[in-house]
Amino acid sequence: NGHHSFLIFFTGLSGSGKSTLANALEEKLHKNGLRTYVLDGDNVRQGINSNLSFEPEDRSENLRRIGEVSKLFVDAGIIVLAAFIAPYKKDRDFIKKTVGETNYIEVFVNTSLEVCEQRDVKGLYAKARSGEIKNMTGVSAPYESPINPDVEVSNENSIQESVDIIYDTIKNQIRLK
Ligand code: GGZ
Repeated sequence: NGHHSFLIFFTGLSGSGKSTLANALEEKLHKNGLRTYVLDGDNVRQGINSNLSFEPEDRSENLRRIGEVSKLFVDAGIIVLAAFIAPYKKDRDFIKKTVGETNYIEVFVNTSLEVCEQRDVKGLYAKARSGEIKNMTGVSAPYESPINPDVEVSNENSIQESVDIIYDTIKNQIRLK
């Protein structure tokens, strides 16, 4: 009783809610008996990608490795939920190519910069405004919004609403083997 495996890729600004949504969706998938794994900054940038900065080339390398790791998980039959800013369209497209177009679902967590900056959970936006950190996405580095994401959610939706919206989009992908 396996299931089809694929990558659900959450893209959006720092503080947009990507990891929160990935974890909440994972819980719902678990309840339905699906095997999943969440990749995010906490387990990837601290580990295999600890040598990478936030310069554009390093972000690309970060995302290239994330694509390759996701492909391995997908090959192993696991649904991957990846939550990364991924500010450049070319890097997102590269991941899509790596895992295969039909195995890639893009979720745009479209929380405005204003709201993310108000939250400023880690104080990074304040540091970016004061010049203490450079290359902060949305402040001193670009974010290329997805033009055609498979799903889009925002802070107007509650977490549960967003989870349900995303689940509705992916449920057709989850075919029992
Ligand atoms: C953006 C930064 C930066 C800069 C540190 N710009 O909200 P967080 O803290 O927990 O998540 C952000 C995380 C972004 O890493 P990603 O691997 O997702 O980025 S990318 O896909 O662009 O490679 C943020 C923290 O790292 N962080 N400095 N300058 N976010």
